Amino acid sequence: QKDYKLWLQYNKVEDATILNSYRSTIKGVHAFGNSETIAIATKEIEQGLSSLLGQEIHKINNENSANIIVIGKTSELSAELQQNIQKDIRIINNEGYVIKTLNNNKQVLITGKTDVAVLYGVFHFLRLLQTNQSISNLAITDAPKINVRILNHWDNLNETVERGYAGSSIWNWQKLPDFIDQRYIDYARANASIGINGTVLNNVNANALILTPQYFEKVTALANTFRPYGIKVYLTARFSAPIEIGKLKTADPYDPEVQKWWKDKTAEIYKSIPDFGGFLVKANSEGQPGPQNYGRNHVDGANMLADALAPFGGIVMWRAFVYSEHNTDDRAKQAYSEFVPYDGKFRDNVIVQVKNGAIDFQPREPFHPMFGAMPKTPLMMEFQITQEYLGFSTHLVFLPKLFQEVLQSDTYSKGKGSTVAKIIDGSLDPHKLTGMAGVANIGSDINWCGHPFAQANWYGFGRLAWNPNLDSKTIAEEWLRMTFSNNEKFVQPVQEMMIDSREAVVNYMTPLGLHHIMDTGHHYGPGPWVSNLSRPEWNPVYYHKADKNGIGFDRSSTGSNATAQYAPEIAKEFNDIAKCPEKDLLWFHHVSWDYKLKNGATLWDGLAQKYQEGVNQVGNMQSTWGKMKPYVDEQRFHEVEMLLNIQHKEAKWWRDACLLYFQQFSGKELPNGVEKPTQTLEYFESLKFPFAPGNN
Ligand code: BDP
Repeated sequence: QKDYKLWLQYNKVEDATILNSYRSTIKGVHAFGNSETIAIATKEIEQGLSSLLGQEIHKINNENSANIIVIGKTSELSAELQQNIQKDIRIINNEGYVIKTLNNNKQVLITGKTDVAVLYGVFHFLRLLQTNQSISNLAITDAPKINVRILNHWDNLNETVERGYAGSSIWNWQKLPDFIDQRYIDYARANASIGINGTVLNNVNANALILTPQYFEKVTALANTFRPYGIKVYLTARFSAPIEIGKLKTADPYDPEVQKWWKDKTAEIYKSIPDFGGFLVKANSEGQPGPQNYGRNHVDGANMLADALAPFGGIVMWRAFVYSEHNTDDRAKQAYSEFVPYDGKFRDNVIVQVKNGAIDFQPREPFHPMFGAMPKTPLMMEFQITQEYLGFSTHLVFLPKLFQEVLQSDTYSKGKGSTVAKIIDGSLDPHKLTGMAGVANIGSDINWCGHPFAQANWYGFGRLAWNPNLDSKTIAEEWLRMTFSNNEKFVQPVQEMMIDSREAVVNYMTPLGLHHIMDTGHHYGPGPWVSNLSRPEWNPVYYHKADKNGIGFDRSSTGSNATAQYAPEIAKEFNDIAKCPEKDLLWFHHVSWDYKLKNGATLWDGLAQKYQEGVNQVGNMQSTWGKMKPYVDEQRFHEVEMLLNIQHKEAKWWRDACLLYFQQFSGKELPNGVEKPTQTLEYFESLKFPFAPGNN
């Protein structure tokens, strides 16, 4: 089935001119080295090329033959070949590669310092053909800008996936370690093709059982499967594990027995997984245990684990997603308040993992104020690839557009140009340890991600983790060409559709800076009216604060003063209602219904128009897709068509439910051009979703 193959379709090149030029450039492949990784790279390039060129491409034994692709780790190449790339190789890191046309005998050399670098180079080379680019006179050097490029699976040990919308977990714990599902291999290959080099197998809401020997042998089997693809395995560490599975009385990080328990446990892991990556920890957040249970702090907890991992080269990814029921301060401020004072206090092998925004993976959030505020601590980005707050896998939303917006935001932490990208890639405040995590949208569905277009979000995450400065338009184009077709009549309109899809979802769900108004628990569909949950900051009314005077959360200096957590240049802008970008208006200000927006409309009218615009945008997506039938296989065409119909229906649902609800406060009529709701507010409030995948 086509959609199982993701972006690695390797369709035969359709354009005859391009096909002929490829065919005359490539007659065979010669590989130096005999590691498992080189065998994988060789098979990939042979099969990929054979399929793209529509003719068998074989191994050639003579490395001096003309018109061949030569692959291999630099140290294993012939002396002559090594000479050709000496300079290029010197400037790249261990995962970087060189792809170079050697003109004397028209060979293309793909090499790097490690075997995995060669594999990455092979995928890059294949991508050139998949996207119909020229392969003559190649002189490419490329290397990842971020070290830890990692997926976070929120997979539970019972095979459910927290916030997973593409079936169940792909890890079959029952059949492991002896049964290695082909999926694991295909998963590793897909990740390697976009440079992902790490995976956390289990949920941040952790189960200590994963740290017991019976699971270790299963985890080891996965680690062995992924290793040749350059992927390290990591696990989440439940802070109370020493009590739960270690029979200790406490998990206090100051307790010598607890410290010893973690040291022994870690050593035990490394005995069977010598390249184990380390631990991801959610502590003292949403009920998870942590050092604060013992009067200690995040530094105490993280450093204890870091000390256990350090002798083996492992790292701790300590999450900063914290907000407490005992803290009455604005939820958006709490992570910053709690973590920034610890700047510089963490061990070298700790990296603090920060969500892109200060609340929680919303369709739009201003960048998290922690970025730029902890120069002495490496911070890693956490994006959510799975669409918890963006319509699950039923809505087409191209997330790299969202990711790019965050990465290119200017924190001004060291003056103009201090983008979030530069903070996380360690170029602004030099850090050896850098990382980007993506909460995976992968499940057991045949098409991996639920929605054929959700695969683009996995793809795009990998590409941005490799190079956080890539343009989302380029990513969309690459993905479309590789996944569907190189036909310009397809690529251009669908690329535009993908790029627009992000703003569409913002418009029909949470325009002008609204946030967290999704329904209770599952977060599917609108629930701006929800006010009955036990913790105030779990209720949508906490976030939109609609009343007769207006709508929005005052985070300016007259309100929670969250704006003060940003650098002065940014704070000044966010703080001033006239200067605040309109896309973030209601995030930072409580704004009167009559407030005049930049286009002259009142806030009420503007808000209603945005909701309508979102619906219209989905309508445009439907009509764009409707014209794509000639370029797409029937199955995927039809699937996307059905999903867009659902999305359109639900965009209207969002519009109607939210506008009817907010109208109670504004007391104003809907402006012209905004369609009248077909149902009452009571109807929308009565909807229940027992079938929505919840938080398992
Ligand atoms: C929230 C999710 C919850 C996660 C939490 C987290 O609703 O399921 O456990 O994030 O990131 O958005 O820890």
